Amino acid sequence: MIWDREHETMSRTDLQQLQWKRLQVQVATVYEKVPFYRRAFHEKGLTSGAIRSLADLPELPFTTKYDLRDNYPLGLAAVPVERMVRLHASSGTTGKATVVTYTAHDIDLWAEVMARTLTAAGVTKGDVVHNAHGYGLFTGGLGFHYGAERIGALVLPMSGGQTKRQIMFLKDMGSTVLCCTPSYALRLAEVAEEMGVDLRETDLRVGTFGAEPWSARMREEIQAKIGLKAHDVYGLCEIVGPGVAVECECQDGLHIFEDHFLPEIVEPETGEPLPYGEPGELVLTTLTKEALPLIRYRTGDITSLNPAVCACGRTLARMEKISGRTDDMLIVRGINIFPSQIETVLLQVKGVLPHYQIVVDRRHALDDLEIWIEISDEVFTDDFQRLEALERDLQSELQNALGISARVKLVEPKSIQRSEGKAKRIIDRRDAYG
Ligand code: DLL
Repeated sequence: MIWDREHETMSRTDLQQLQWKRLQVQVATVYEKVPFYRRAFHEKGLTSGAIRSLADLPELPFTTKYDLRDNYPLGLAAVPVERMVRLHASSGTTGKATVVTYTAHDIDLWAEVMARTLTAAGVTKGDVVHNAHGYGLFTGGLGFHYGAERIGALVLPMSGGQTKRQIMFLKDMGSTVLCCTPSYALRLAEVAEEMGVDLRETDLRVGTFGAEPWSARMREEIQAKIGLKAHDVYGLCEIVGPGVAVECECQDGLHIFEDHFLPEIVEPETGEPLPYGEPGELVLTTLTKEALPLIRYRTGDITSLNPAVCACGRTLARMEKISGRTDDMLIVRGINIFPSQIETVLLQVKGVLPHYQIVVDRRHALDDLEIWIEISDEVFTDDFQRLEALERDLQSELQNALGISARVKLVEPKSIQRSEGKAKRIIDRRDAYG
């Protein structure tokens, strides 16, 4: 099934014409409305009309997470606050969030690409959609919600947590579609088993999972334990949220909605464009957004592109499953975490040293985050109660900063291995990129 046959099955020539038409408008808009872009264009000796075809795209400047941070919160917006109707956010590289806003047009566009996403996964009117993505600043909850409503499905806005209750609803409401992170899907399967519920015997038949990396092995496990077909959904809040790319029934790469999001793959170190098929960093340019149009946004995600027409009939290029990150961003229980956020917290606490290690593991199918933190000699010789209090304080400060709970383990001075090059802060024992 295809939601928007015209745009999802266009010939590449027609698609490129449409992309070029839209790109010119988007470039002219950012040049006129966003001082950051005007400066960035001028630094490269460009004005708004400087590119003459789609092939000139690599001449335009990149945009990064740092640019969003430096212009926090709304400095890159192309419309005044009066035209914005929604704000979402995800973790930034330091204590500050990455903030994104939407006009009514952007919300409509998002609902549309989410309708396409769900349709590609096999969801139709008449389906009962159990949406266990978090509702709130995270884009997962409302993104899937609007998409499912647009196709006329019945949506259960479950949000995350209260796992036993989720299982009762899955069973009793006759849910046919499950939307959540892949790790939460496994957690649901595990708790269901403990409750004596066999999810394979429910009406569930489709799963759309994303917001974090997951391996082919995890897909097999989810499909076998829950008894559904599991589709990968990719997106990031800076671009729109979920709804950038999705796996169709062929489960052979994720179709990118190229009429709205123009993809490129670049060499992460040099920024040089790479040809189809070569793995590198995914760079996205929005073509139709109003509030936060982004030019050549560096996603930090590693993948490759395949422009071949798919057996499903879609001509939209497919990206491989994400195979890694160019930076040290970690995704734990669907939440993005940067080691620099942890460092920012540690630097504010007396008696704690900026030597730490992050250990991520999977326990009972859920991501488990433990942070080992070195304390100073002076604190180390202190009494036990003070150490316990320090551990509690750190735990709550970290929870505030990261938006997720982490266990804190205080360790002796000089016990964390020092590195001679780049510090290896993360020990990740999950097989997410598999
Ligand atoms: O995670 C949007 C989303 C919600 C996607 C629900 C799918 C489902 P952010 O919080 O901004 O947005 O995080 C974006 O998460 O740059 C990737 O590193 C990672 N990511 C998202 N989807 C996938 C996926 C949402 N399917 C960041 N596979 C991105 C691997 C993913 N990584």
